[in-house]
Amino acid sequence: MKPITLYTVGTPNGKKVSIFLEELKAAYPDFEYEVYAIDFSKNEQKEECHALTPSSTFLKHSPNGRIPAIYDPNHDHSVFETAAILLWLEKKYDPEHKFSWGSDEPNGEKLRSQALQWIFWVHGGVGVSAAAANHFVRYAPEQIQYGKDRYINETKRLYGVLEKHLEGRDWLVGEGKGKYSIADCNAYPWLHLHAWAGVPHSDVGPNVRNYILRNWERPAVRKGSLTAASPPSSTDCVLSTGRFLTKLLESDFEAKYADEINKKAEDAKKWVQKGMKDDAAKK
Ligand SMILES: N[C@@H](CCC(=O)N[C@@H](CS)C(=O)NCC(=O)O)C(=O)O
Repeated sequence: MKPITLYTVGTPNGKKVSIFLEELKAAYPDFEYEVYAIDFSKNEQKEECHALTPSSTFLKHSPNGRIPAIYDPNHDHSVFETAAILLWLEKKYDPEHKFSWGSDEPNGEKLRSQALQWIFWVHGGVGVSAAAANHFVRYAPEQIQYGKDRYINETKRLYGVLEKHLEGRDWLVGEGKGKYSIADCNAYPWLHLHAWAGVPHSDVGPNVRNYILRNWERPAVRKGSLTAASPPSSTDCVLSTGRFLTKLLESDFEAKYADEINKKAEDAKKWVQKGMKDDAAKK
């Protein structure tokens, strides 16, 4: 098989896909992918980019102008939107259902439906809410209490739903304690960053905390989390280094790393604000 091309940055959405690609690589030795790290500081996600697929543009792979996106040369097919990417990869490259459930397995269809429910719940809920909390807590040009309260509280509410669901379970879906699946690849990267979204460790229950650590212990999760941490991406501001990911798990993160947090937030604020202005100017 030819390698899948991943266009990405080390953000939570980017990591959902790079983690699954690493899991597939670990499970199926013939599976390969290559990475083109998009540079947010140059707004590459909104422009044409020719690096790995010279005849095409980034917007052809991702008409929404957001990362991540993949190009699958084995089927001459591009996919954008994280959940859609995970489902494509699972359908084409996980024939043994190591990360999902086949309809011929006992309860296979119900378990697959449960995986889809948790995937859509994160895609339309946790991701949206935590990203908005990140924005108001770290990237907004001014501190707006209403915006912070609205999205931090909603993120906490969603964490509460997960806390109950994870009682007695290791993974989101599956019989007994569950089986690691695409539902977990899709959920974990947002959860690891709760402290960045203004949800302190004291507000995260033990089931969610242990779930984060359980994911973080998987070698493919660690590898996939660092996929876009190296050049050409200059967007280290998006928390993609291993050391910073470890710091985020410390209970006194906010107080202990205040200077580093402010620096990262200031760096990210630049491209976030520039991107918003450019988008507004286009309309
Ligand atoms: N719903 C999309 C969200 C994608 C998204 O918002 N990506 C962000 C990074 S996490 C992005 O590309 N931001 C660049 C920008 O806003 O210009 C998905 O799940 O793929």
